[in-house]
Order: sequence, then C-alpha cells, then structure tokens
Amino acid sequence: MNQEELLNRLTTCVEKGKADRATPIPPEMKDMEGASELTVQLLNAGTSPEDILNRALIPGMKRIGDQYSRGTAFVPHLLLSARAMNQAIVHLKPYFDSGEIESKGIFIIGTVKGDLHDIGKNLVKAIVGGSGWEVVDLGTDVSSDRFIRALEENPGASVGLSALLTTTMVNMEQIVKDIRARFTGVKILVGGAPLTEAFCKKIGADYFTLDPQQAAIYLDTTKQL
Ligand code: B1M
Repeated sequence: MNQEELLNRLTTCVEKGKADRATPIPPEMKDMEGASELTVQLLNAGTSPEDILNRALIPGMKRIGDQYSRGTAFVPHLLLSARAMNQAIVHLKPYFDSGEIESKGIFIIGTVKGDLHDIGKNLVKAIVGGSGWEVVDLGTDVSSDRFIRALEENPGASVGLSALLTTTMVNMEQIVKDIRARFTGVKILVGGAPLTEAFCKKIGADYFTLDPQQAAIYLDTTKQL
C-alpha cells in the first residue's frame, strides 16, 4: 500500500472504530490492521505526525461526527472512534515530545465542567507539551475550584479551557471570572469547536484558537524571558 492508501485506510479505521488488529469491528476488517498498526506503519514510512493527524485521524473523526449529526451513527460509535483515535495518538505523542527542550513554563489544561470530550484537549496537551511547556492536565469535567487549586500549586502558570458542547462552553465564563477574581495576570486560552473569537472576548479570556499549534505559539509569546 502506498502512503495515500495507508492514510485513507487509517481514516476508515477511525471512522469505523477499528482501534487495532484485535478489535473485532467492523466485521469486514476482522484480523486486519487497525488505527494503531497503521499509524506505526505510516511513521516508519516517513509520514509526518502532522500529516497523520490532519490527513487521516481528524478526517476520520469528522466523518463519524457528520454521521452522528445525520442520525446514522450513535454514541457507542463515537466512543469506538474516540478509542481508535486515542490509540493512534499514543504513537504520535513521542514525536510531539521529542527535542528535550527546557521547560518554558507551566500550562494547566482541562475540559470544562459538564463536558467529557477530551480528544481535542489531549491534542493541545501533546502539542503544547511537545513545544517545551510543562503541562498539568486536569482531565475532563473540570470546575473552577480545580483550576484555582492547580494555579495555587503552580504560581505563574497559564490556563487552557476546552469545550465541545454549546451547553458547556457557557461554563467557561464562570471559570474565567473565578480565576480573574483570585489571580491577576493569568493568561487564559480557550478552544473547542463551538467557540468563536467573539465568545472569547465576551467572557474575558485572552486568546482563542482551534489550532493546537497556534496555542503553543501564543504561549511562547507570553513567556517571561
Ligand atoms: Co460528542 N458531541 N457528545 N461525544 N462528539 C459532538 C461535539 C457533537 C458536535 C456531535 C454532533 O451532534 N454532531 C455534539 C455537540 C453539539 C453541540 O453542543 N453543538 C455532541 C453531543 C451532543 C454529545 C452528547 C450530548 C451526546 C449524548 O450523550 N446524547 C454527549 C455529551 C457528553 C458530555 O460531554 N457530557 C457526547 C458524548 C461523546 C462521546 C463521549 C461519545 C465522544 C467523546 C469521547 C472523548 O472525547 N473521549 C464524543 C465524540 C467523539 C464527539 C465527536 C464525534 C468528535 C469530537 C472530537 O473528538 N473531535 C463530535 C462531533 C464532531 O466534532 N464532528 C461530538 C476531534 C477533535 C480533534 O476535535 O475536540 O474540536 P476538537 O478539538 C480540536 C479543536 O477544537 C481544538 O484542537 C483540536 C484539534 O483540531 N481545540 C482546542 C480543542 N480544545 C482546545 C483548547 C485550546 C485550543 C484548541 O486551548 C485551550
């Protein structure tokens, strides 16, 4: 298989939830390589982690997300796809982490209260961490008090808030307010598919992006030298 075919097959694996060879679904792919093995093959063949992410993994999640929107896929399908995507990302992480860079500072990240989506947050974590920041990952469903505790434990840290639901992005506003009431000068980044620049401004956060690489670049510009 050439690189293009491998990328296409990887997209299908994420879409269908075929995490690895042992995953029995979908039946037509039984005993075939899954997302995990194909990612290793692509890396070994010299495909960049960015291409694997942007040309195979993210399109696979988009396909299943679109089917969910149309009512032709359901929550269990989303979970299987998320599992396949996460198994592929495990192999990309060492590439994002490579370089042994001295820590540029601390970045606290979490998916906000009420929200369990963590794939995007994990990508931001991997890319910001790989660009030399020490990342404190608070996980999902994170409320103000946990962000505040983490800031107390890591003075001078910056904070990243992720949300994927229109019903949970509104919780960001309270979290930003609570952080601002307690600390001055904390840089707060927000991201996640339903957000906009206007929303970021409205809630008083410092920076909005949908691109994890831009989050890393923004953090670099805030770094005290
Ligand atoms: Co859910 N889900 N989900 N889901 N899910 C969406 C988000 C949805 C758009 C699907 C749809 O209707 N088409 C919809 C939201 C609708 C809305 O609010 N407008 C939805 C829904 C409704 C739900 C439930 C309510 C379904 C239900 O139970 N009835 C439920 C809610 C659970 C909860 O959170 N309380 C739910 C559950 C789930 C699963 C658990 C099954 C699973 C998540 C598994 C997991 O994350 N471990 C899941 C999934 C997988 C999705 C979709 C299919 C994929 C999300 C994803 O991972 N995308 C999604 C549909 C879609 O997006 N097409 C959908 C890939 C990821 C790389 O992109 O997270 O956007 P994303 O991250 C991007 C950028 O946004 C950015 O970087 C990433 C790289 O490009 N980014 C940041 C993200 N955070 C950032 C932070 C930053 C900077 C950039 O700085 C701090």
